[in-house]
Formats: sequence, C-alpha cells, structure tokens
Amino acid sequence: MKTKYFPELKDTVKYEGKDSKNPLSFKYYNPSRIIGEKTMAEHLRFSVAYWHTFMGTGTDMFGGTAFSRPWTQRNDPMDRAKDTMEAAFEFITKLGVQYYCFHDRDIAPEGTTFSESTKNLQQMVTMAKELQQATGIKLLWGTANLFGNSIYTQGAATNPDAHVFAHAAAQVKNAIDATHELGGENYVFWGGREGYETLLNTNLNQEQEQLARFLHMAVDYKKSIGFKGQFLIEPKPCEPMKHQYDSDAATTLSFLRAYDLFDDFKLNIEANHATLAGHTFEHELAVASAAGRLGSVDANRGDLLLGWDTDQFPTDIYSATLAMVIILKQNGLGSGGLNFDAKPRRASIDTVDLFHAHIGGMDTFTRGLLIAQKIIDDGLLDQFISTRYESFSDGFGKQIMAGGVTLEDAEKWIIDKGNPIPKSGRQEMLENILNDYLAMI
Ligand code: XLS
Ligand code: CA
Ligand code: CA
Repeated sequence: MKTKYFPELKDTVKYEGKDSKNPLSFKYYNPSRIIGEKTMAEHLRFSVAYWHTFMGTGTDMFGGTAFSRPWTQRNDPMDRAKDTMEAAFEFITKLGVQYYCFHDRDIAPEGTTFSESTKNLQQMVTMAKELQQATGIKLLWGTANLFGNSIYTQGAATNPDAHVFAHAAAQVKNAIDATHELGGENYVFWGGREGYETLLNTNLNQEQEQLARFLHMAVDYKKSIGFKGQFLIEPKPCEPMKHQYDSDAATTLSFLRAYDLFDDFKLNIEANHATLAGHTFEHELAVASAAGRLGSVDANRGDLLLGWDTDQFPTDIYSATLAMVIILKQNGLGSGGLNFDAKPRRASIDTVDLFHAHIGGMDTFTRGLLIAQKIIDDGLLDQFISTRYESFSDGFGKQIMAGGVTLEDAEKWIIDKGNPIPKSGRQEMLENILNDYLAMI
C-alpha cells in the first residue's frame, strides 16, 4: 500500500475486537460482518468529509493555522490541490471507508475568473475520477461552497442582487456536473448564508421565493442531464446567519411542501445542527423519517456547554443507538450515508489524530447499530408504543381516525362513558430498559 502522507499506518485499519489494546484498530466495526440482512459496511455507509479532514487547519476565532499538513506545502494552489487529493485517497483507503464528500472549492481552488474556477474544478474531477477507479472509493455527495466568497455575504440564492443569484446558479451547475461525472450518489444543498441578519433590510417573501426558484432550476437541470443522485437539503438554524430559512427539519419540510419541491428533495440531518436548533439529533432524524424524507446524515456532535457549531466527532453511544433505531426502521439510508462532518480539536495537531477521530466515530455508530438491531429484534420498546396507542385501532378511537366522529358525537360518548382514567407513560422504566441494552454490547 502506498505510503506518502500517513506513515503512522502502513496498511488499512483492521478490526481486532473489543479486547484489543491497539488504538489504531476497530474494536467493533467489522465491515463484512452481517447484521440482520446487510453487512456493517452496507448499513453504515461511512464517509469522510474532505473539508475538515484534508483542508482543516485548526483555525478558530482567536488564532490561525494550528496544523500545517504535509500536503499543503507547495506554493501553487493547483499543486496543493493535487497533493491534497492524493493524501485524501491514501487516508480514506487506509481507513477502509467507502465514501467521501466535498464542496467544489475543497477539491479545486477558486480562480481569478469564473471560467478559471470551472477549469480548475474540471481538472480536479479528472484526477478524482482516476483515483476513484483505482481505489474503489465512491462519492457520497458533492456540494457547492456558496458561503466562503465575499460575494455571498448577503446570501447566494437569497441575495437581493440578481447578479449574485446568477453566479450561485452557475456555480451549482458546475458542482452538479462534477458530482454527476464522479458518480455521486447524492447532491447536498446546505443553506450557507441563505438567511438574514435584520428585517430592516429584508423582504422575507421575496427571499424565500428566490430560494425556491433556485432549487427548481437545479431540479430541472438535474433532469436535463440525467443525474440520478438524490438531492438533499441540510437544515441548520443559525451560523453564519442569525436566521436561516432551512432552520430545522420541520421548517424545511414545510418549505418544500409550500413550494412544490417535496418529491425532489430529502433531508441531510446533521447532529450538531439539531442541537443548535434546540432539538435532539434523534428528534430531527425522526421528523425527517416520519415524512419519508430522511436521506443522509452528517454524523458529528456539538458541545452543549459551548453552543456553537463545534463539529466534533461522535462519541455518544446513547445518541448513536437512538439514531440507528430510526435508520434501521426505515430500512436504511438508501443512497445516503453517515458522513463525518467533523474535525479534530485545535490541539490535536498530528495526522494520526485524524485516524483516532474517525475510528472513534465509526466504532461509536457500529455500537449504535448493534444495540439498535437488538432493540428492534426484541420488539419490547415497539410493543410498548403500539400498546400505548391501541385505543385508536378499535371501537370509538378507530371511528375517530376514520373521520366519522363529530364534536357532538364525542360529547355524547363522554357523557355515556365518563371521564378517562390517566395511564402512566412509564418513561423511567423505558429509560432503564434502554440502559440495559446499552450495557449488552
Ligand atoms: C456547515 C455545514 C456544511 C454542509 C455542507 O455547518 O455542516 O459543512 O454540510 O455544505
Ligand atoms: Ca454538515
Ligand atoms: Ca456543522
């Protein structure tokens, strides 16, 4: 195996079982092991995020570059892009992951003109295609960076200037082309700066109509070129804007319904965005899944004490278990996957930290998968929920759901039957059962 940028590992990361003391091994993730009807790799569909893992420099609000990677040493931006891509495929191969995700500007530097940026992107797509063929690594999704360039300061599709809208549309066209060319299985729209700072300069209706138009144009383009990947929208409530239009799953779903886009999009749910929105990760997954619209997941976590988008690697087995229950119940993520939109902390300066971070995230979700499968196989928790609602599958409850009951009928029925007797929700018992499952793996 080729070793240029990651000498800490001569070969791929191996499954060694939970008693292994080797920190560069998987304790739980064994890609070919069958769970239910699929292998672990097929269930989990892990993906590496190009921007954090290969472009990240550890920068924060108070300080610049904390890690200077060996693939970012050459002066020419295209040389750096090529070295970065070579490093990316070495890393992903060694990690044993099947997928990666990128923004257009991650893989190719922006040029001085639009055409030069397009040419750079096309050149890097050619290189990515060769490396994908050589390694078998696939593209989970592509996207366009519509937030970094200062022209997008006041939004891309929702910018008050049609000139900026046109630039964003042209950029998205090329990013879809790149994704299509590389066999990308999805294409993501994260709202970036699609939001507003102050109502004093904002026309809310106009901006949302612009956003809808933009997405319709993308759907039309997708169809015209025969791109079969799934379109995904990624909700986020704030950061960079104070108010974002796609603030959470429920808001995004009603936006899609209102603008006749529901059938063309699914959601990409990110854990850290869920908590920023004041929800749990599993709430956002459940809302998307209940609407038949859960398409993919950005598997990371925030820090509730910090309250910003810290994009940390997932380590919480409790949360991963609840997520995997939802994913298994909808029979998987289809063309989606679990993308580690996460970065090591600023003090984790070594390239080996990138392996530790991903290995931890992968084992966390694998444990979630194993526990979730057991919970579903046992059916205990499902049984509790169906019993809790059983009064609606029979008698008067059934008539209510069939639409055959009026308020007057309800009054008559209550006078006849008397007041309801409250029943316990048994939350603590259920939490204890869940903890018992967590301890079994
Ligand atoms: C930023 C988002 C972004 C999207 C892709 O907070 O998570 O990285 O996933 O543009
Ligand atoms: Ca994300
Ligand atoms: Ca994020």
